Amino acid sequence: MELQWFPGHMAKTRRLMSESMKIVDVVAELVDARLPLSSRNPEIDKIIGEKPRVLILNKVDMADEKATRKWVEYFEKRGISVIGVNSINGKGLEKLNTIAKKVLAEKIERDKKRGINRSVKIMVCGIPNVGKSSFINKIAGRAGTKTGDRPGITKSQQWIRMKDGVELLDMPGVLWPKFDNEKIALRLAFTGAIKDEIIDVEELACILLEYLRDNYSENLCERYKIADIKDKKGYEILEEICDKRGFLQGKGEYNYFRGANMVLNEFRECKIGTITLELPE
Ligand SMILES: Nc1nc2c(ncn2[C@@H]2O[C@H](COP(=O)(O)OP(=O)(O)OP(=O)(O)O)[C@@H](O)[C@H]2O)c(=O)[nH]1
Ligand SMILES: [Mg+2]
Repeated sequence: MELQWFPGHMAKTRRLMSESMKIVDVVAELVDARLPLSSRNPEIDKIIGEKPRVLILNKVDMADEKATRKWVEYFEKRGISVIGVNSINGKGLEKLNTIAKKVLAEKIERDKKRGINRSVKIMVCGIPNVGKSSFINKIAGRAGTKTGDRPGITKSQQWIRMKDGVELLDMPGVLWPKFDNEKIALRLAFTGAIKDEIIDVEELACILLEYLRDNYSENLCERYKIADIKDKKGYEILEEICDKRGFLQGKGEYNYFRGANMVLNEFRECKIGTITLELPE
């Protein structure tokens, strides 16, 4: 499967990030809790450099709880400050303060010595649709920046000021110019981080169905009232689903397109369950 997309504003955003990096104190790097490695922009380390950072596993409500615990452990073991959050209801955000103080200890100490009281500037970055703007709005307690259920909502950088001297910088989502690994591209596509218009949704749905068959077969069978899928290929499972839902066309032909779109949508709405797409090694 070839994935092509036009990065458009993304190159510009990378430049903006590098420039703004000079003035921010800490970076909140958002990744999707369902795919914490695949949703990490490999270019980000170079851009962030030595700047203090906190890794935010967002959308924990959509991920497999057990898997999220493993991921938190995985990053902590590597000395990375990490928290899991739900940016819609704010769950997990209470830990942000403590963790920010920890990574900012040096700056706070320095400012104290100099007797200055500057605001803390936080850059929020991550791939498209990961929930950066939602995260900021939840922390700020108001809808200061636009959100939406498709990638590419935030088009330019925007500062959101909070009462207590914290300033949050919202950035447009950035992917990287080339996916070296097809698995990574697919996982990103499952979650909707890449626009569906550039993807063959039928192929995508079939690959997702095979992942679910192998890792979450109970959820899949329960949702679509199907059974004995162990030896079935993705498209065969899709056919069964089309059958159950009455997605047919012409003379008893399956409407694969309709079935595929439904499976992808239901996955993204967590109707099949809370599912994690990759586990730590
Ligand atoms: N279930 C759930 N949905 C979330 C969470 N955070 C964000 N969302 C949803 O994810 C979608 C994308 O959210 P945004 O905040 O617009 O994402 P963004 O990273 O700013 O996206 P771009 O600006 O396009 O790069 C929206 O539909 C949000 O409602 C979360 O923690 N849980
Ligand atoms: Mg945004």
